[in-house]
Amino acid sequence: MVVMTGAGVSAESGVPTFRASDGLWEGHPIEEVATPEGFAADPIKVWRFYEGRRENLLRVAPNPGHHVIAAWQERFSSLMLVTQNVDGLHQRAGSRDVMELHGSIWQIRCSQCHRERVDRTAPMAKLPPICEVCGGLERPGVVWFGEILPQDTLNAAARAAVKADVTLVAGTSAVVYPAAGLVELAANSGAALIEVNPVASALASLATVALRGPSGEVLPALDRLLGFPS
Ligand code: BJW
Ligand code: ZN
Repeated sequence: MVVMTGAGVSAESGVPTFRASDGLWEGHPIEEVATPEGFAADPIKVWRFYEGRRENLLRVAPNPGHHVIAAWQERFSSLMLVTQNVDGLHQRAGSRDVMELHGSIWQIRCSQCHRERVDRTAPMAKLPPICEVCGGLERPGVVWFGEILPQDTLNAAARAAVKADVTLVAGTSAVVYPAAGLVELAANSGAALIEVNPVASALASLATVALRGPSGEVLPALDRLLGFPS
């Protein structure tokens, strides 16, 4: 079983999704604050976007959807969790070996010497953060538009998608590639596809079953229907 998640699974925790309403952040299109070009043009603006999200994430908690996915991983040893989310909420709910296709907002990387460090504090003392080793500009350790995904993670997720009997896709609009391509890969490789989303995603036509509702309610309901003893 593969579980593939997007921003919608964190919505009920109080984390805004990307393409809700106008898809803007303080009037800026997401592309302006989630591209290498946007960062090169105005690193402080981009860092303010990430700092706001990091601060919010320190205030919120995983929701019942995250907890059910973590519990299923204990029951099904072969369950692979692939996420587009950078928020770390799956890990906070207890999920292990989470394949983070788009990196992590808690990871910081030097754009010059590529040194990586984990930083779970927000707000930072000074923006933009500067690398202690080489004096280069540090950036969020996430994957922006036009950037390559971590190849080991993507390859492992693709292998899991090909092997899966069941792929449950929750809380993603499925418009961003190559992540959305993993859903197509699973379906084309014969997996039954379960979509959990209040509305139809771009790949809803591939779904064997569509469960229309918020994942924080649908996943616990599904868990109850499966009838596992607690
Ligand atoms: C609920 C809910 C509730 C609400 N319960 N559900 C092939 C075709 C076309 C384009 C491309 C292609 N291959 C590559 C591209 C270009 C590009 C791309 O895909 N563009 C498309 C938008 C057209 N992809 C890339 O650039 C990727 N890199 C790449 O391909 O490299 C190779 C290459 C390079 C150059 C040229 C060509 C190839 C990189 C993509 C990186 C995406 N990065 C972001 C930001 C990450 C950092 C950060 O968080 O700041 O990742 S963008 C943003 O979108 C973020 C998300 O992970 C990602 C997906 O969004 P997600 O999770 O689906 O969120 P939403 O908001 O879209 O949807 C939320 C859903 O939840 C909705 O459906 C709601 O209904 C639902 N929902 N409440 C359940 N309670
Ligand atoms: Zn450096």
